[in-house]
Amino acid sequence: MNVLLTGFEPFNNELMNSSWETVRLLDGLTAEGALIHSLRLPTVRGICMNKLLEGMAAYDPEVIICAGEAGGRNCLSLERAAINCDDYFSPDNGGNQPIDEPVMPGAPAAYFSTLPIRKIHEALTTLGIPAEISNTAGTFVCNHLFYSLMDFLAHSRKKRLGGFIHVPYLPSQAARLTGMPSMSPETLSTGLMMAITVTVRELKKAE
Ligand code: PCA
Repeated sequence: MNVLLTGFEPFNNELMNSSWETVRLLDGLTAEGALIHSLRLPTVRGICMNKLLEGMAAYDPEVIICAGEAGGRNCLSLERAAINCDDYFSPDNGGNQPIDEPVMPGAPAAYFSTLPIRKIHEALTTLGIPAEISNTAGTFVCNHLFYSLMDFLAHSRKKRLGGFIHVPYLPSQAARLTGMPSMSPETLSTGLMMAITVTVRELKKAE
């Protein structure tokens, strides 16, 4: 079984993106026998999904977990829903700044994550890693990718589980910003590893 785990390149003039710095630590590891493939995505509307689709074609993953940086959040945010809305507070790395546009015209208003977010939340809490179930992934590139992924999976014949997890800044990023919360890459990667493990277990149970 293959797992595709993605993170984003830096955006908004930042030097690094905590999601990629975390995700890259897990590349090549296994969870419950499933092999993890880490992929770095451009923080650009549309192009990020094309790159994700390339990764899916290459690895044919049963589990797809996309991660993104949410500066200011203080724990792992297990996103519940993606909405069909692109409304960017600043341009993405391709210079796009849609306002009140759909991600996909004519498609449903929203999709729910198919990751077992409640079970992941319980497992993280037991492990001592701060986490929450979040009801908004925003309306920027992370939500765009999350929505595009869930729409793709909704039309996919193969059973695959997918969703999105936001991560806080790393301490090295927060150190340059006053009062911002952060989590270490070790804690974040342990948390993502647990999210993968719980998801693979769920998938195996259903088989
Ligand atoms: N975070 C942004 C986009 C890329 C990233 O890592 C977001 O939350 O939309």
